[in-house]
Amino acid sequence: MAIVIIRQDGKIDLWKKALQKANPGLKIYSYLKEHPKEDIVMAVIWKHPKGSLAHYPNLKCIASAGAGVDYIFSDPTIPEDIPITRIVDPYLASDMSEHVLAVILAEIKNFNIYKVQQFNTDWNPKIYRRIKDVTIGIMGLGELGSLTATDLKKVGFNVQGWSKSKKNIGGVKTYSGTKSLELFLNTTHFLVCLLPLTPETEGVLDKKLFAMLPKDSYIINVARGGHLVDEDLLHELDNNHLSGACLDVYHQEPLPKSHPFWKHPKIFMTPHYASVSDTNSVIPQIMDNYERLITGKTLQNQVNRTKGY
Ligand code: NDP
Ligand code: OXD
Repeated sequence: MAIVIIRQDGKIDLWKKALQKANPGLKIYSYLKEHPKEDIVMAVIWKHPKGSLAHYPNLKCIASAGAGVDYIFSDPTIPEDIPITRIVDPYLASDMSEHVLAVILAEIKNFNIYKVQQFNTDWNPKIYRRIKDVTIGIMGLGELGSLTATDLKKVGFNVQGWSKSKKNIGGVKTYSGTKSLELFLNTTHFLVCLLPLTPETEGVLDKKLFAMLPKDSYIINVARGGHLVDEDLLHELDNNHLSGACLDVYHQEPLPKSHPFWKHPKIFMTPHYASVSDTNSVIPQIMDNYERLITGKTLQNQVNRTKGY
């Protein structure tokens, strides 16, 4: 019995070393090197090449090395009836919460404007906003969204959240279902997308949704590029309905150099690095699931294949 690591971002050796350290006796292979395919029972993957999981006749579990699993469902060749697991990790959640806080603080205190002014030797004070006067709306109140909501509330923001099923998060006003979306958006100043990418949520950040937000609201997309309709965002920024956007994720990554987001004055970009699986923190849950797999126990952090997240 063995594990194969499949990823294309140059981090196979890092993951192999970390997995091996956790279980020195275990056989762990890189998919890029010759390996006995019939021995593989678990594939630890991140944005694998489509079709690569079809080579393992005895595969019993697909373990995503990240929280999002949309890339797995976009591969029509994945084995149909084996469990898929994902990462649920306190650092993945707190790193995301810290990223979102940093973006909002920089925006309400005008740091991005001042950076540009500094380059232009321009001394031009701007009115700033106070935390207590700002309402943050978080779409998706799962592992990352609920911690982000709780943390922003602790800092003093007004926080509201929207999800599929109703949530109860201390001090946070919660909405659920499509009918309540407009009510949620009407009072949101900063909209944070932390939804999984599924057929239901694809393209959710579109002109119809933007029209429900108050004028001058700000978009933070840290979930997936597929949630956003790029042209609709550009249109609403250019006609001054939205004041700006901070994007960490894109339809294509890295974003092609010709894409208008790069040079847009109202868009702040980060390179899909808001929150990253820390091997030291997440390897124990992958190893625990490996032990569960080979001893026939129920796996942790399983993805619901019907829901797609
Ligand atoms: P979870 O699966 O824990 O939470 C998803 C939330 O979205 C749940 O509250 C769920 O509602 C809600 N949701 C799902 N579908 C709908 C819908 N159709 N309408 C309304 N609400 C919906 O995900 P995580 O919090 O772990 O992660 C969220 C996403 O963040 C990931 O899928 C990934 O794409 C992204 N991510 C980005 C990173 C980055 O660095 N930029 C890093 C890590 C993750 P309910 O609870 O009712 O099911
Ligand atoms: C994830 C990510 O889903 O890094 O974990 O985007």
